[in-house]
Amino acid sequence: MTDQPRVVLVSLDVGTPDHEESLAELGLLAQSAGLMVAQVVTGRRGRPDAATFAGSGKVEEIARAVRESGASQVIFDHDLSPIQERNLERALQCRVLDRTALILEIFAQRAQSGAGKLQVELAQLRHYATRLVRGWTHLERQRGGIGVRGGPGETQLEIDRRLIAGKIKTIEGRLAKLEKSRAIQRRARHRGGVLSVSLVGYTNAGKSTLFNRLTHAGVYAADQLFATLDTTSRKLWLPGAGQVVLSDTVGFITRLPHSLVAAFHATLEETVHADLLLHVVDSANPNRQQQIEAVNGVLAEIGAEPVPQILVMNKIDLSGAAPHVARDECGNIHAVYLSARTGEGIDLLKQALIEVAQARRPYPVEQATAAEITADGME
Ligand SMILES: Nc1nc2c(ncn2[C@@H]2O[C@H](COP(=O)(O)OP(=O)(O)OP(=O)(O)O)[C@@H](O)[C@H]2O)c(=O)[nH]1
Ligand SMILES: [Mg+2]
Repeated sequence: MTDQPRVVLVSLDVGTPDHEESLAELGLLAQSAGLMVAQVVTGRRGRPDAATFAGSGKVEEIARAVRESGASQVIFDHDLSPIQERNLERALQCRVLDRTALILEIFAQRAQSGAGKLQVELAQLRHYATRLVRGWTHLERQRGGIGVRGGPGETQLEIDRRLIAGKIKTIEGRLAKLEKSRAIQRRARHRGGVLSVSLVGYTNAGKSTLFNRLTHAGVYAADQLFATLDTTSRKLWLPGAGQVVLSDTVGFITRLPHSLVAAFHATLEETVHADLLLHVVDSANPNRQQQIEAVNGVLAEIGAEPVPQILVMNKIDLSGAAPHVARDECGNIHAVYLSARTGEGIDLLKQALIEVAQARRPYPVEQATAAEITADGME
């Protein structure tokens, strides 16, 4: 027996595609949050029940699973309305989360930097602001359900809304300042002719491992979803390409909550303004195609669609592919097959970066003055 909190996962086939893959991923998310999956309840429904999503028979089955396994939380692989969440918590007598709330929780656990913490708090506040329901709020539960009245005529619900709105505004202001100073750094780099390259990709694809391989940075890489939350940038000198600034950042996932994408603006700005994206793919994962599409979906959402991309088909040590470069009909590099873990194919990626840098800047790069490149914000 471990002392990890035990959870019951619920996934119902309501005609949504890929629900099995989604459930497997929910299990990984739960593990990444430090939870132990005690039981999984599955089933099929024509359409979600308005009151409880699962319907009364299924809720009884979930309640049994909770009792048998001693679980303290139930996690649905579906988006629940505030009413459904409330009804389920009443019926099951334990905490009920949906996929979005679980992802928010992982982000809250992982946030390290000041910016990371602010962004997660903003996402959580925005998420909970939409879930303030009359007669039942997360805030009220924290206070033991006593509806203390504030100013004359102001209900508890109004007080909560006002407090949250005020807090959101303060955080937005602090993040705006942060973004401003990052923008100044970026402009300085741009003037120095530095090629800025951002690693993007599905969570656990190997971005941080590749980042470490290229820069010897030693950032945290782990077999965990959302190991990285903050952006780390390092300078890299490539002969014939000059200075390259490489950034490692947060990974994406299918159905990444909009509240998170919006809140992580400061972190994702680096990606939007990059000259080149290295889209890292776990090429040994059977769902790689869906993962590539999910990443491209988020890139479109944040406005990074126009940034040129090279696919980095990582983990060839697992897939068995040979290290190689794939080009499109016009001869442009489309993908590089490599292993960040073994280092096979890394030289091909470096050559690809040199090729991109040279195509972008036909004059000799060695003339760029190092003084123009700011070291601010780099560790
Ligand atoms: N076999 C193999 N494993 C790899 C390779 N690259 C990374 N991994 C492993 O994949 C897992 C995830 O690696 P990370 O580098 O943390 O992945 P990431 O994309 O930064 O993940 P997040 O920050 O969580 O989004 C780790 O266990 C790595 O050791 C590779 O080329 N081959
Ligand atoms: Mg990472």
